Amino acid sequence: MHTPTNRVNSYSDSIRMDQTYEQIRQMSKPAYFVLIDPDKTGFDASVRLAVLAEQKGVDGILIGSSLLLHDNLDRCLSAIKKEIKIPVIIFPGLLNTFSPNADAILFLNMISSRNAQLLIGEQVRAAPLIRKMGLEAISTAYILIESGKLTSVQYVSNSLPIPRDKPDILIAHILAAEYIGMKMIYLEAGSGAEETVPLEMIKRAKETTELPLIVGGGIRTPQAASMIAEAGADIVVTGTIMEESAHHDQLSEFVGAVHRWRK
Ligand code: 1GP
Repeated sequence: MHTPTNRVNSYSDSIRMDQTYEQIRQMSKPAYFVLIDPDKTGFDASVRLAVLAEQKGVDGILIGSSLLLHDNLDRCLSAIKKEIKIPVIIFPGLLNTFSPNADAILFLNMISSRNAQLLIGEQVRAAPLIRKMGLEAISTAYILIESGKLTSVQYVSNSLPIPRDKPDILIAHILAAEYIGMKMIYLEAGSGAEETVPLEMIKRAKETTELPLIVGGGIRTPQAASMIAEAGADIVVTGTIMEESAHHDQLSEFVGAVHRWRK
């Protein structure tokens, strides 16, 4: 016989509701997250980078890639989770990456796209798997911004980015995301982008919403990270720059450049 209690238990026992999202909301801002792509960085180096990042004051780790490989992901996540306490969140290029070993997954909705597969198809495919794993899903409006040459994320998603001189179009997307009920906004210039998200767009985005604002793509120097934090990003993300271990000694500088805008 179905009772309300049975129905609740069948789901709630295994789901970590909003725990990581609340942690992000309450984190001192601006924060600095490092994106690790285990396919590119390799297993051992990915774990080493995550540990070093925490030691140097990085606030969170994103893990994933815009390609479709992820052979190392499960193993890598469980090794990283054993070593560090800061949140470790899956950043799935196209909702194709899952593991119960992460703290949460960014449940991305590429709202700048008009490709139905990215607006609802991928989410419908991914949702039951995420539920089965008991993974916390953080609904995130993922917005591509034009950044110079074609980026992998634009190519793979077959989606046009928002023109960089059209902040009003961005604002309309952010408002729509908020009214739909999404929980975070991610402004993405694309991995290895020639240019970062324009500062003016970040300022306008920050004036528009109180949702956590994540900004990434093409950030290669502490100075660039600092300007993005000053403009209003709540979370600044770098990926490519830390793929080279030669740049790891800059981790503290990136942390300092972002944290200096904390009130
Ligand atoms: C995360 O895709 C970015 O939003 C990472 O970009 O690799 O250029 O730092 P980079």
